Amino acid sequence: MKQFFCGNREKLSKIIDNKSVIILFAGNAPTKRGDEKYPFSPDRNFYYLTGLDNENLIYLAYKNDLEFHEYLFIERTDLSEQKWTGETIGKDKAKEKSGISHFKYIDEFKKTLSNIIFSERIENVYLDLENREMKSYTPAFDLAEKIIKNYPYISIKNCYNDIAGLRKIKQPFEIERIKKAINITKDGILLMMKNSKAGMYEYEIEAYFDFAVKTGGANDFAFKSIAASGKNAAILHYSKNNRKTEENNLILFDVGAQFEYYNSDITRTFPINGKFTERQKTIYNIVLRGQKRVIESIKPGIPFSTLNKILKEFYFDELKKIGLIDKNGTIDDISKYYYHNVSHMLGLETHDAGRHNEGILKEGMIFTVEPGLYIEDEEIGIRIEDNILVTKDGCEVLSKDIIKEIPDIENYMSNTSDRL
Ligand SMILES: [Mn+2]
Repeated sequence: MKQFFCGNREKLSKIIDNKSVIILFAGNAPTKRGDEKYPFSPDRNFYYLTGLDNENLIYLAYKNDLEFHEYLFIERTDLSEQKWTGETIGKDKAKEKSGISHFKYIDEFKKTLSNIIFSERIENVYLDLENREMKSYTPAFDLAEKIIKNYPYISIKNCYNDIAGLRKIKQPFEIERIKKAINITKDGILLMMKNSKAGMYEYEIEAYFDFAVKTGGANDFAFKSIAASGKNAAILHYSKNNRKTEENNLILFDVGAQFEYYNSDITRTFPINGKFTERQKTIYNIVLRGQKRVIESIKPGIPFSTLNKILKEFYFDELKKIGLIDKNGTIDDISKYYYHNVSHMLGLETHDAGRHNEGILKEGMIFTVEPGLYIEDEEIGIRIEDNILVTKDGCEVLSKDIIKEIPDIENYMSNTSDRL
């Protein structure tokens, strides 16, 4: 296990410039209210490089000529605090998990950093300065400010894109974990199919997924589950999940389990009572055939952006055939029924690091293929989402065991004898 994380740090050590320090923070759980905190989840770049998932740790490494030195800053043991919150990670355990062998305490961080900057004649400091909203509230931004003030000759460099570049290509260690997450998700989806009945609330069916996630050994959900019946399925991030389902409704579940911080992200849409209407079948099969067409085209070397183009061209033809868009219309007319993108990267984050739909496909990438069609006036919202691994000469559908053909779904749902 440790080899994976050591290997990632070795790759990083080759990317950064000479006479540089790199610093990454594990982060802290944000306060909810009073003395209550949100559950802690480690910063994903920190985890990718260290394999550690404890709060309040700092990784610091410096590169000078051929040498690369690493330190991990940990908390001091506070016996009275441990009675409340449990043990903090000690040196032995941290070394065993991460392979890092030099340790210092958090309260020694500032002094250690200034010593290294001075004695190693450091010229660059790399920090993870990911920033999507013009809000610079992370410890990395605080530190960047302090360094600029105290060492104006040092350049601050953003290592976010360097690490994202590494994270884009999945290694066997990661593929294994994503497969486990998918398997748990599969069990949850099948359980929901099996137990759904018209008249149940969306959240009641969702509870079967929650059950599978907890009993399947996942450590968390990849994201808040979407359980959207009828019209709600046209709202892409609907998550109230509190509508009462009705006979002949379709229900869309966009769900995912997380296993050892690796995520799955699967969508299935099925009729609440186990039988598709003719109209639902027509629309469902357009989405399914569109998805297959996109998947067939996946192989290394293809520009990412072609995936969405292939789908849109397919939809344009098909929606004209069934009269949803005008024969003399343009391809933009489909945006009334399809208004998101077909793919995003998947990994330690559900919408994983690295810009989506940019560049070309490479072996080892894992992403979603999730076409949808949403016809609000007809209460039809359908999305089918699978998780795909790009292989040497094509791709592997990692979620291929989660049924999606109409006969398979109807068959599976018709046998209700083994309901929970
Ligand atoms: Mn998705």
